[in-house]
Amino acid sequence: MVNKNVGDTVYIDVRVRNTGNISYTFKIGVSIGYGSTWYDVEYYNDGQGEYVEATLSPNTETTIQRTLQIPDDVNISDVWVAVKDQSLVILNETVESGILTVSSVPSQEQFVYPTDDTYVRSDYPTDTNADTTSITSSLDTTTNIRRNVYLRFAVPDVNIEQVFLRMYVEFVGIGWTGSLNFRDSETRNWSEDTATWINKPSAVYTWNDVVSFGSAVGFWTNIDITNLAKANKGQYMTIAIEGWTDHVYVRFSSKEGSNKPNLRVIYTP
Ligand SMILES: [Ca+2]
Repeated sequence: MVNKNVGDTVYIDVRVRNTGNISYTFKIGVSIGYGSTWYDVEYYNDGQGEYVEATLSPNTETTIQRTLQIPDDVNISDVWVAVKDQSLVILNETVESGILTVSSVPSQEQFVYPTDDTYVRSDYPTDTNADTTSITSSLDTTTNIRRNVYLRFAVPDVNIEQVFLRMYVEFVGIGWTGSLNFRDSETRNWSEDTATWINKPSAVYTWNDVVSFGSAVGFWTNIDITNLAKANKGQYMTIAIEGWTDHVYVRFSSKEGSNKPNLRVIYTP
C-alpha cells in the first residue's frame, strides 16, 4: 500500500521479468486506485499515463521507470502498477518499486489466410476465378444467376479457444437485402485453379449460419466458427457462402485482394 496525496510526485521503478515459456508483448501502465477500484492514469493526466509497451522473451526482464505527478482532481489511496496483455490484466501490484514476475501465459492469437479462395457462377459453369481480387456471393431469381464463394483454410493444430471468420465487405447490391448462407463442406481437397460451378465443393455440410447484410460496406465480418474450427483442427476446412434469400449480392475481398479473408484464431499456447 502506497499512500499518496494530491500533488505528490511518484517515482515508479519496476523490473518486469518473464518466467513463462513464450515471448509476448504486453503493456505496463500506472494506475491510481480508490480502495479496491483502480483506474489507468491516462484517464486523468494528459500523456503521463500512457502505456509503455514491452516485448519480453522467455527468461528475460526489463526495467520500467516512470515519474508521475498525482493529478489534483482525485483522492489518492494507492498507486498500482499494472501489467497488461491487450485487454487482459495479467498482474497488478501495489508496488512503487520492485520486481513484477510474469509467469502466467495469456491467450495468443494468429490470423490464418486461405490456401484457396474463389467464386463460381451458375451462368458460366466452366469458368474458374482463382486470381480475381474480389469474390462474390449472389442470388437473383429473376435472372436465375447464382454466385457461390468457396474458401479453404488449413486449421492450425492448436489449443483453440475461439475462432472468427473475417471477410472484408467491399460492395453490396443496392437495395438487395437478401441473406447469405455461410456453411462448411465435406469436400476438403479442391483447388481454386480448377473449381467451377460444375465441380464445386459438395453441398453436404455440418454447420451453417444465415447472415443478412445491410447497405454498409468497408467492414469485416466477425462470424464465430469456434465449434466448426475445433472439429476441423489440423485439417483443411472448406467454407461456402451462398445466396439464401432473394435478392442478394455481396462482394468480398479475396486473398488476391488487399483485405484478405482470414480466420482469427485465439488459442492457449
Ligand atoms: Ca483466389
